[in-house]
Amino acid sequence: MRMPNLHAVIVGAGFAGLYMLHRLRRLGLPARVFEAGDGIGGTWYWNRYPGARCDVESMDYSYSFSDELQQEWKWSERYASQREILTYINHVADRFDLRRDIQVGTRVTAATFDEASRRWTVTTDRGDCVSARFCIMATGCLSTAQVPKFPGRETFRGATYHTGRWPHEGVDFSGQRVGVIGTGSSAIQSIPIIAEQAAHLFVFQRTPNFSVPARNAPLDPDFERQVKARYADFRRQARESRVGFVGERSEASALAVTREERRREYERRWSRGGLGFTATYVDLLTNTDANDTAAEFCREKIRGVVHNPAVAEILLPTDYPVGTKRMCVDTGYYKTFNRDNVTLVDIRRAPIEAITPDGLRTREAAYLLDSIVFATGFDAMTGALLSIDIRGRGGRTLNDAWAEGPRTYLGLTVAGFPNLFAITGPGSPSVLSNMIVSIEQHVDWIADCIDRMRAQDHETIEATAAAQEAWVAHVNEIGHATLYPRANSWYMGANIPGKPRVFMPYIGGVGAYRQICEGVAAKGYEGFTLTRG
Ligand code: FAD
Ligand code: N01
Repeated sequence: MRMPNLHAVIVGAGFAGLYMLHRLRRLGLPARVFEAGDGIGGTWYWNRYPGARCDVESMDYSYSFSDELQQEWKWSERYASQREILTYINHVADRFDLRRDIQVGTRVTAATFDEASRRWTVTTDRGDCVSARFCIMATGCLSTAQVPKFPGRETFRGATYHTGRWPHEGVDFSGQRVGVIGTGSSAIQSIPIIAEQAAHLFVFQRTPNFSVPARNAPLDPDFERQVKARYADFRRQARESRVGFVGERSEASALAVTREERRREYERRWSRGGLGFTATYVDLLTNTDANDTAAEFCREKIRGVVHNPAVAEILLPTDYPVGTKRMCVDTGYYKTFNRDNVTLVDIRRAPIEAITPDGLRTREAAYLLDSIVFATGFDAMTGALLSIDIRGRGGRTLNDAWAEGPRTYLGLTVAGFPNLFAITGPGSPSVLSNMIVSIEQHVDWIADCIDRMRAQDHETIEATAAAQEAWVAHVNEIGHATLYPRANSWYMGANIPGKPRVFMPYIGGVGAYRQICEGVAAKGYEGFTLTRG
């Protein structure tokens, strides 16, 4: 099937793709969205595992582009569940009549820039082949589920699941012996619920994680009223903040206060719950001694909850600074290990050797299982982009351009790939922020750029190699001034065997980054080459 020429193709129908479509519509530009899933929603379409929930508060984790929408929508809890967010996204699609330009169940397989026509040709696994001036990747940072290649995986006779590809009809683990592999955010949310259902749950942990209590609750109506009364200002502050929401930040060093004072402060934050814990002191993510004080506080909490000291010991993270792997937020995670039907298996000490027909085998023991849940995460930030055959100027592939790790200008564009944009690409704050704020900022920047190009009769925009090199150096420099590179995290590509180790997100803060992007545009797209037809 061939389709008419488009101004833009958008790949992905999560928060980013939907808003991009809406902005281009308002500019009167024809665009089409391709989405691999059979429905819209991205992350919130795919991740339906038990307990899946946001850990940025509902009043923050939502679109700000329509005041009517944000005033009328009512969130029910402090942190929205996957189901509620998916309902919200579907409401947005209907409210703004987006569906007629979205083709679901269609995976984009290739995108090729044609230098003669200065257009992208985009092809899909359903036989579509479209031509567009712009190709906009809204493919998500955490959308490529990864299942490790354990030997014997295909021999397992029971059921297997990945948290990021959960069956829509749900899973009933009653009476089963279940194994969960992984102890990241997805595992930490689902383990307490699976443990309540299963006859026995085995948790296979390679690296213990730091997790703070969520303290989820029904949304406080007074808080909702207060926010809605000044939503514009609330959103402005979020946009100018470091992480895309306004939390209580301290400018004090953890080392400048007494031990007692520090304890009180950590305790206060812990009781409140949520991600604000790592903002307790200004130097927690830059100074090892400061970080140790927070890490030790978390370890004490784990020891205090888990009854069996040997189990508690295995759950204590000790070999990376707190906050340098994505902080987890949980409801009853550690106390789940006090249940008689839960066994923690340390696969760092005794790694998984193979999946077997009736379970799995570590170096020390065999485990009989009816189901295995892979809570093993994603090929983050670059996985979705690199699984598309993207070819820029001279036929060069993105895989080739990024062989040593992703290189972008502003996390938005890549030298050699004119008119290709990535929303929340590597080199932008993306995963270190409230993603909705970062998504809206990128979409607005891209839409304004396309609009200005049209007004000024420009056909292509392309990052210069020099601007890209300078940006990559800047991203690296400030990343390495923090403790983040000390962890084997997915931020570093460390969860994927063979992936280059590069600290991928931009840590300069959402507000500062926005100013940089606006400055670039104000200077006539500094660092870019623009050409006329
Ligand atoms: P996605 O929602 O990932 O959407 C991308 C879409 O692109 C997907 O539907 C995918 O199928 C599609 N796609 C990819 N490749 C192709 C292709 N080749 N062809 C066609 N379609 C393609 N962020 C926060 O800020 N706060 C949170 O609390 C939070 N919680 C999270 C919880 C989970 C379980 C996960 C996995 C992520 C969470 N995130 C959170 C990050 C979350 O991904 C973002 O907040 C946001 O939903 C990303 O939206 P997106 O549109 O950029 O990408
Ligand atoms: O994935 P992860 P996730 N053998 O990569 C283990 C967002 N999110 O889906 O740490 C054995 O964090 C791996 O072990 P190790 C959030 O941004 C948010 O949980 O590599 N184990 C780890 O324990 C989050 O960070 C929420 O040693 C293997 C786990 O699998 C991101 O999504 C909820 C292994 C993977 O953890 C990803 O989270 C959910 C192997 N070969 C997700 N390979 C909120 O709460 C991997 N592991 C908002």
